[in-house]
Amino acid sequence: MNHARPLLASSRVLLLAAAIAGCGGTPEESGAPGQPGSPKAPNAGGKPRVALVMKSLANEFFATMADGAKAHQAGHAADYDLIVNGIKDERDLSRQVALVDEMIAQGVAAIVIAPADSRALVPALKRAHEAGIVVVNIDNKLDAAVLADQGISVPFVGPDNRAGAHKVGEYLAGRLKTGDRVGLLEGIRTAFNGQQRRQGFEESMKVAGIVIADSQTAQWEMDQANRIAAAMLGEHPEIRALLCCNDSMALGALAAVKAAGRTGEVLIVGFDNIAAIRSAIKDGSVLATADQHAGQLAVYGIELALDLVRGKRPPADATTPVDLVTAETLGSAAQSAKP
Ligand code: ALL
Repeated sequence: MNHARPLLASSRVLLLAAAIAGCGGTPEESGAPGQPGSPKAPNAGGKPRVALVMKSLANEFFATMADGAKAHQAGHAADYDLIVNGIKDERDLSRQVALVDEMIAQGVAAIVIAPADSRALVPALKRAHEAGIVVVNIDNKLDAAVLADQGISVPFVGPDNRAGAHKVGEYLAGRLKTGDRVGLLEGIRTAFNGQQRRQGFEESMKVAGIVIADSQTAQWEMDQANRIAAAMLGEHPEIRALLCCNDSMALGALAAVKAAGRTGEVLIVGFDNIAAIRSAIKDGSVLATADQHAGQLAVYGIELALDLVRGKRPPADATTPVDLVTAETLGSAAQSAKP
C-alpha cells in the first residue's frame, strides 16, 4: 500500500513522488546494512527508501529522468520506495544542499544525486555518508580532489561528456570549413560535466581548424543563452555556429538566431536530446545534439544504490552511453537539407 504524504515542507521544493509504503523501521533500528562504519542503518526492517535529488525540474532533461525513475520504482514496488525531488533554479546550490540535509533527516537508505555543483555539494554528502546513507553520484561527477580532501568516496554513474561533445562537434565540423569562426555557450563553470563538454567541443573544433571566437557561460539556462547568443551574433557577425553545452541553451540560441533573421546560416548544436530540440533537428533549425539517455540515467544510479544498501561492495565508476542525434538518426527529411 502506498500512502503518499508530503515529506518536505518547503514550497520551493517540487516533490514529484513521495511513496513511502511499508517503512517499518526507524533509522536507529538495525537490520539493513549501512555503509562501513556507519552509526546507523536507515530503513531497517522495511523497504529501503531511495531519494533521487536532481537539479532544475524546469529542465525537461530532469523531468525525463524523474519519469524513468518513477517507472522503474513502479516495476519494483516490492523492493523499494522512491522520493523524487529537485530544485527550481539551476544555480540554487544552497537549496540542493538543504534537500540533501532534509533527506538525511528523513533517514532514507540511499541518496542518488545529480549535483548542481561538483564541489559545493560534497560536505552535505559527507554528512549523509556519516549518517550511514548510501550515496551514489549520477550525471555530473563530483570533484575527485574535494572528495579525497573530505575523505569519502562516492561511486559515479554517468556518461563521458567530453566524448559526447566531441561527437557533436565533429559532426558540426563536417558542415563547416577550416578557418570558420564559432561561438560557445557553456554550462555552470564549476560543474564537471559542463567543463568536459566544453573541452570536447574545443578539441573537435581544433582538429578541424575552426576558431572559437567567443566562449561564455549561460549557466545552463535558456533565457541567459538567448541574451548572450544575441550579443555574440551582434559582436561577431562572422560566427557560423553556436555550440551549446545543453539543449536548454540551444533553444535560447535558436531564438536569438531566428530574431537576427539568420536561421540556417548560423548552425546550432546542443546536448541532451530533449523533445523541443528533436523537433528543431527534424525541421532543420538545429543540426545535432547528444542523447545521454536521461530516462535511464537515474535508473542505473538507483540500481547501484540498491545493491549497496543490500551490502554489495561499491564498484568502479560506470560509464553510461551517449549518442549523436541528427536528422539522419531521427530519420527526418531535414537530413538532405544543406544548411
Ligand atoms: C546537466 C545535465 C544536462 C542538463 C544540465 C542542466 O548535469 O547533464 O545536460 O541540461 O545539467 O542542469
